[in-house]
Amino acid sequence: MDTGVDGTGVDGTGGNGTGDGFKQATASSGKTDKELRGDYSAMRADFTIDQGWDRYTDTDHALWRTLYDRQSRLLPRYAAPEFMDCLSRLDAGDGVPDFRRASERLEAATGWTIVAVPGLIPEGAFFDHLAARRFPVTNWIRKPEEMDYLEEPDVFHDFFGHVPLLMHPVFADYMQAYGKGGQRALKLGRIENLARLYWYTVEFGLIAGRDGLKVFGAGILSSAGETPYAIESRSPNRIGFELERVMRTRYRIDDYQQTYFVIDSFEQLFEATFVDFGPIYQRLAGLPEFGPAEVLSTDRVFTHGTQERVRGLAAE
Ligand code: HBI
Ligand code: FE
Repeated sequence: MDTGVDGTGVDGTGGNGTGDGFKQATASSGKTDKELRGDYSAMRADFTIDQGWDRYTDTDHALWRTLYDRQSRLLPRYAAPEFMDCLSRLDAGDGVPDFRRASERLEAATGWTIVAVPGLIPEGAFFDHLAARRFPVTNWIRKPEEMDYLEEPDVFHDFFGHVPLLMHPVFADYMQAYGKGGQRALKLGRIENLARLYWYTVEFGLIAGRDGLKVFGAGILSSAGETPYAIESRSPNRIGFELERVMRTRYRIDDYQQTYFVIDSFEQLFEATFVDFGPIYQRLAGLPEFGPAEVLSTDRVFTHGTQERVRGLAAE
């Protein structure tokens, strides 16, 4: 996942959420090439478990509060206002949230619920949950020494990053549509295209607001390093969202992104993706892919990045 060279992805960003290695392995066996750290022994057939909220220690809750407070301070400047509004309605700042309580609020708002999982689960199971408006959230939290660096998504990434926008009616519908699209893409063998859509929107998306570019992607918003970087750094490209462009763009899972895609609104995102992907996949099968840092003449460019971060890393 995410990881980053300098601790980038704190959050497990999405990293793994969609990391390639994980995907392949999990799709077949429910395991990764690396040993996953969650406890998969008590799982139900749909890969859910009990959250075990009573088992969190004081250290776990204290770490949650530290992460929550650190990210919350960054939000007014960098996050989409919709995200902040939804987050506050979850009232989840006191400690690792009890999924049952949070689910009640979420269900009242948009009909989504939260289910606990031991960590990454196979794509098919993941899509089935989303299609049924259930969001899988990892139950364990990182260790204090992993504040800024984590290879798999934990409860902070999954909950803080992903759950708030599920309170937003349009985004909530988008996530369900993504789940349904995932089931279809699996059948058609086009999961890579769909995974890129998830990556560049749900995990690393930016949105153009009245007040400039803001973040809504969970992989960014759960990372203290990538949050300011995604908005302020000269290094990455920032390019207007276009469905097929995004689906053709490879991404990196080992550092901050080299390109972010910018939507105009959640309505735009939903409308662009609530179409039959069948013909689109067919067309994409014959077209070249784009590298993670490429800028095309057809792009709507907000920032043509210097890519100095990558150049700097390469020079070392
Ligand atoms: N499992 N728990 C969990 N969380 C994810 O974000 C996740 C997953 N399994 C598969 C997956 N993501 C991705 O491969 C797809 O979204 C493409
Ligand atoms: Fe994620």
